[in-house]
Order: sequence, then C-alpha cells, then structure tokens
Amino acid sequence: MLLCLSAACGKTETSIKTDCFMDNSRCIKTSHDNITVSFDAEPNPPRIMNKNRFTVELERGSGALDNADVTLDFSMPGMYMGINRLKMNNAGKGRYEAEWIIPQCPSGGRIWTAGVYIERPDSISQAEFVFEVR
Ligand SMILES: [Cu+2]
Repeated sequence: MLLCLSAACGKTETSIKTDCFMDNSRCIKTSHDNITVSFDAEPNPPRIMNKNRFTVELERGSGALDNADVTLDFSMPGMYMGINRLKMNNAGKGRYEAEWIIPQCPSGGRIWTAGVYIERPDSISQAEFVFEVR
C-alpha cells in the first residue's frame, strides 16, 4: 500500500519543515513573477477526514488577479498519497475556492504540501505551502 518513491521516505516527519502555520492566520507567498498568493482554510487548521474549504487570493501590483485558472495540488512530502488535484472555483475579485476531504495517512502523517498553480493565457505561476493538519 505504501510506496517509497524518494530518498525522503526514511525521514521522520519532524524533519520536514512546515512554512505555513494555519492556526495563526492566512499564509502568504510571492510567486517568481510577483503574484501575491494568500492561502487559507476553514476550519483552520484543516482536519483529516473532514470537508475543508480552501481559499486562495491572488494579487498583482495593486489589483486582484481574477482572470486565472487556479489548481490546488495536495501531496505529502516523501510519500505517495495518490493524486489530489482540485480545480478551484473562481469566486471573483481574485478569490478562488475549493473543497477537499483530507484523506487519512496510513502512517499517521499530518504534514501536507499545497501546490498552487496559476494559469493564464500567457503564463503559469506557482506557489507552495507546507502545513500541518489536525
Ligand atoms: Cu501519508
């Protein structure tokens, strides 16, 4: 059932650094092409085996980026957990939403990576958040 696909497989989970602490507030990163990407969840922090609503807000310069196709790609560092890819709903004004039930990790892991892929006709941008679920 468990597949070890990379060298990270033997690492304990405590050696993986989370960079998004969702129990404080939304997490913010900047893509290589200067899109400000905010990532948030409800409930916060998100819960395993529970329907969670994820929100991404995009800003570029002083304005909302509302014309993108946004995909969320959830994975576990060093462990294959299947394909967990969600197309986000464009809610307008630079806000994108998706719901996802976080699967139970067979080895009890709680750290996930959310890749945010932002596609526009002329470009693709990316930001990544590593966070812990409850
Ligand atoms: Cu796992």
